Amino acid sequence: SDTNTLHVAILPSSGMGHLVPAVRLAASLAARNCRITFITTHPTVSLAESRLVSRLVSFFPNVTRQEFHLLPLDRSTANSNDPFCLQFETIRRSAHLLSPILSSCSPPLSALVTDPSLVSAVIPITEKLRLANYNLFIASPKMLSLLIYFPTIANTDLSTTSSKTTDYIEIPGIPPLPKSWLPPPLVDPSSLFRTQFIANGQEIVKSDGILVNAFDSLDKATVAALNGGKVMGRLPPVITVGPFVPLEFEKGSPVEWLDRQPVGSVVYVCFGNRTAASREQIRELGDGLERSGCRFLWVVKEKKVDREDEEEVGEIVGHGFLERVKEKGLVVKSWVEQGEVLAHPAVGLFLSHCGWNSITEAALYGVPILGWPQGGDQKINGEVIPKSGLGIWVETWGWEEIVKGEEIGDKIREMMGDEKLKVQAARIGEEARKSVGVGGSSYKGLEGLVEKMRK
Ligand code: BUP
Repeated sequence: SDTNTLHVAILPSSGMGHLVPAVRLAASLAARNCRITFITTHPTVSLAESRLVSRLVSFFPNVTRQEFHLLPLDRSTANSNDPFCLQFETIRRSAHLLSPILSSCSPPLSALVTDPSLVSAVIPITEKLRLANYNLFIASPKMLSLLIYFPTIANTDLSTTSSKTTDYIEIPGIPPLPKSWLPPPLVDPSSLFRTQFIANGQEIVKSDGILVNAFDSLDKATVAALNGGKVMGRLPPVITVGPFVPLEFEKGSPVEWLDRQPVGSVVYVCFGNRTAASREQIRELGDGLERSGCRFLWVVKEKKVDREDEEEVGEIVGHGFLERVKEKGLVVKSWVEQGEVLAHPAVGLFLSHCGWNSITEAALYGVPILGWPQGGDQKINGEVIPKSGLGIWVETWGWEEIVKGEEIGDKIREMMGDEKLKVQAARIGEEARKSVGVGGSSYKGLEGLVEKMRK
């Protein structure tokens, strides 16, 4: 049939880490002449989310936004303090309201692409409508193995002990994973995140395909284990389509300050859109940047949700600090277009919380990473950094105990001077661009997906 009639609905979950890849997938499909219905909840948790969706739909005439009105959530039945996780639950509990939206789409839908945090709530709906269901997995291939295998081990002892042999979990087909890397809520039997994770892990295997924002340099072995039936038999195909490329319409006002800095001289510091640091750790980080003697661009966040971050930058990092570093550093509180920053030749190192999108964006532009994972899936994602050669992760750095400025400064200076690392990262960037370029593995993955959806 005609490519124009291929109509796909995309339902992302909340938070930029979920929305950004969904938007980039929508753009890739729209550029292949598919029609896209982009289902978004109202209201979104953060301002950044609503801005991005508006840009997507105004850029592509074949992408339409469909508002999904959610039922109010009874907080007494949802054990979580995380606004994004609570929003996952709100969407999940409203999922039955999707049926009329999906069945009234015209021309009729060929598939729904949804998010791993919503899959178990959405599968019964798409099954009933006999609609193909694809999952856009938003984290690393390792994290996908964990999601799929977790229901099997959920009731075993997941706590870390002093005895070395029991400190790992064994997932067939992949090397043992330290229990200390598990997202902390997975170890808490009463957490909402854990309940959702188990249900999603059980159901994701029923989807028609799982898309991963990865490519060969970012954990080819795990993708092979998944597709080879080693992690679990009879899985849907795992299709690598990454790294997603930041799009023209995501661009905001460029950080002009970067244009005035020498090539490779700037450390870019950003811990993602939902990681808040304590004031004390922020001050130590500032001290570290100053001690490193390097130039830096630092996105500071003190609150999880952007709407609540009201304090002045100077109040957060210290007015004296800002004055001392004004020749060398730029500290911002507002959103910067990270894709543009990482693509800028002035940037030589990325100090990152290891959100999966951030890792893949650094890989795309060949920027070395100094990883500082906090919680969630960040340690399991971060594993690819040393493994691929993209950078390092100082395993002793946590977020409960304050890491001192001196240590941070030393590490930054060491990495900024590491020529071998720069070469390795640049090579990964080349491979990334080859994967998404015409004829590359991820390019073919997307072409194959469109073919499959059309059948
Ligand atoms: Br903050 C920030 N500009 O200023 P991750 C983030 N981003 O473009 P997550 C900006 O948001 P968790 C900013 O490029 C990436 O695409 C960034 O996704 C973009 O981490 C996205 O890296 C952030 O997966 O945290 O979702 O913020 O790991 O806790 O889910």
